[in-house]
Amino acid sequence: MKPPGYTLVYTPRSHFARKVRLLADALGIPLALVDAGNVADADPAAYGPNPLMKVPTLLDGERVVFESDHIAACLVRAHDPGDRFGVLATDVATLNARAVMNGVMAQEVELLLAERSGLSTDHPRFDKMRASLLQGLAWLEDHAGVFPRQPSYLGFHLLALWDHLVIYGMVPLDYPRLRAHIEAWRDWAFAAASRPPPIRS
Ligand SMILES: N[C@@H](CCC(=O)N[C@@H](CS)C(=O)NCC(=O)O)C(=O)O
Repeated sequence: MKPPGYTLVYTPRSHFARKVRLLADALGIPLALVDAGNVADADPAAYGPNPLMKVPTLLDGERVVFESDHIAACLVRAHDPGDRFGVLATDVATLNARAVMNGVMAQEVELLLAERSGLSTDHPRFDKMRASLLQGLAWLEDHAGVFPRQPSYLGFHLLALWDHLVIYGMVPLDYPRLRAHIEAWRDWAFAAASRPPPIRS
């Protein structure tokens, strides 16, 4: 197996970066972290080689890997041939849950970065994003049975999404089945290191 010498361009509160960090920590893969700073900024230099100016990006020597799920799959192919956390899953239920979580996270990013950039979100386009975010969460609550109790990439994804919603307080978190999962997962020792810092008012 290849000795890891990875760098992850990230931010400490990025939920897309956190699911990768949770996976790496669970697999014992060290990642050198480089903070991109304010992801509302448009300075390409902050994002390393990522033309989309988003985090996370994995740097592996000369190789660069964009997109959280793509990064996760690359790490697993290199270091966990048995895929113990189900990163390479292909079943429809898992991939639907992953798609909904990625969609919820993306809507949240758009709303947060609009506000951070001084743009009013009082517009029908943002209303649709908020509705999509809420419908996505309700869908996940209805499909909470898809999340395994034991550590899984699907669970890392939900934990990253949930903790991000907690720190930004964008929506009430009245989702008892999802909350029960999160509470059961709180004792994962590897999860503490990547917990996002709270927002200082
Ligand atoms: N599909 C991407 C989404 C990455 C993403 O949206 N990251 C946010 C931070 S959590 C970002 O960098 N946003 C900057 C922007 O959208 O301008 C992934 O899975 O990695």
